[in-house]
This record gives sequence, structure tokens and C-alpha cells, in this order.
Amino acid sequence: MMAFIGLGSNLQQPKQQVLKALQSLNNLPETNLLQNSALYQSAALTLPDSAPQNDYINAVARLDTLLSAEQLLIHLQAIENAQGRVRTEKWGARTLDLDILLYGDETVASENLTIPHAQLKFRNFVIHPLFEIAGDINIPGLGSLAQLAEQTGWTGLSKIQMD
Ligand code: ROI
Repeated sequence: MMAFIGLGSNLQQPKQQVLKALQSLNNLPETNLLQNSALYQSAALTLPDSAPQNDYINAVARLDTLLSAEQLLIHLQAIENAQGRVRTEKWGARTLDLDILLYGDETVASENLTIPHAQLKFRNFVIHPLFEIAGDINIPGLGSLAQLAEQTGWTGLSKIQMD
């Protein structure tokens, strides 16, 4: 199955955290990392009235995996934990966040998992990196990614040049 993973970090050398997580994704069982987007710097999206947070580094990865969505989730949580993720408050700063954005063209609505990711359509730091590597896909319930990307601004978001 083709799956797209959103990566985000805003603590403890975020760029290194994201690069390390990409390696870990490639080392998952029955899984290949096919592609990753550039890294993007993005202003933190926070809850109203919460303390300011550092900027995030965000990226999106494309996996080919034989794992089920639920198995994949468990592996992603293990990677987050291995990189020092501590769950404190909702929408708090974090060393690493890994979200299953898409799992083929499947829709999942279970206790632990909502696919497509429920916030995807509101987040330019997901939409633009995803569009960079998967310009021609459709998103279940949302239609063409190209159209979504066209409608989505770049406020607070910039692609990082790695050369
Ligand atoms: N803000 C940005 N810019 N990038 C993220 O990955 C991100 N992740 C989160 C919250 C706290 C909602 N804000 C974010 O989980």
C-alpha cells in the first residue's frame, strides 16, 4: 500500500529530528521509503491563547508498505517515543510528530485513527510538501490535491534550500 506520512518537529534540533525520522521510516519492516519532500520551516499553529512555540520543521514522506494502517501507527508511535516524544498538553511543542496522512485511497475512522488526517485540509505545512511529491493524487473526500494546493496560501511557510 502507498502511504503518506507527515513529519513535524519544533524541539531539540528539529531538522536533525526530521532527518533521523526519515531514516527510521526507511528501516520499518515490510516498508520502503520511496520519496520525501524538501524540509519546510513553518510558524507554529497553536491553540488560541497558548504560549508561543518555536517554528516547526515539516516534511512529507511517501512509503510503500505491507503494514496495515493500525500496524503502521504503532510503529510511528515507537519512532516518536524513541526520539524523546513526551506527550504533555494538546497541541504542545514536540521533538517529533508522525501522522498518517493518507493510506492508499482508504478512509479509516476508528478510535485511534482518522484517515485522511482530519486536519490535513487546514494545514499549509502538510498540503504543500505533499503536493511537492504527489502532485497528481486525489484525496478521499477532498478531491484533487492540485486544486487544494492552489487554494492554500503560504502564510508562515517556506521551503528550506538544502544545497
Ligand atoms: N504547527 C506547525 N507549523 N507544524 C506542525 O507540524 C504542527 N504540529 C502540531 C501543532 C502543535 C498543531 N502545530 C504545528 O501538532
